[in-house]
Amino acid sequence: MTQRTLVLVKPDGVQRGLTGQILARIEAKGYSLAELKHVTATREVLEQHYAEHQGKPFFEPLVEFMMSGPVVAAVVEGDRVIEGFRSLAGATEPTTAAPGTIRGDLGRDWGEKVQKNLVHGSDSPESAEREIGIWFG
Ligand code: D4T
Repeated sequence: MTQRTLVLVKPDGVQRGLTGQILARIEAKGYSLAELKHVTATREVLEQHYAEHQGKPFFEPLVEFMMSGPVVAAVVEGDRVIEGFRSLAGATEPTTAAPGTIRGDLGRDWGEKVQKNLVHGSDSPESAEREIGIWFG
């Protein structure tokens, strides 16, 4: 069965007008967009989505940042897409993410309490199904 992952273009990506470029990279790699929506996340959704980070120093800045503007949420499909999208996205820190990746090419550090790193991608099949349920019901 084809694998699915949840991708978010975070508020920094949407606000900077990078949604099209980011989705184009996903499509150029050969993956398909099975679902797509533009939405402003609620605290409730973000507390579920980032449950593993509750209590960490960056949790509250992360939730505030993720509510600061609309995101584009997508269900992306393809064989080994979870691994493939994380490779396309690059490392968490945009300053050191490899050139050629979304974060490495389009992101930078802004000296804030939270990393504004443009995209999210699920990290395992279990996370993907859980996160798709949170964002798409
Ligand atoms: P996401 O989950 O958004 O795809 O990012 P990563 O998988 O690369 O990173 P993560 O889950 O460890 O972190 C979630 C989110 O929190 C921000 N963050 C993370 C931060 O601002 N400071 C930090 O020290 C860490 C670890 C960035 C992504």
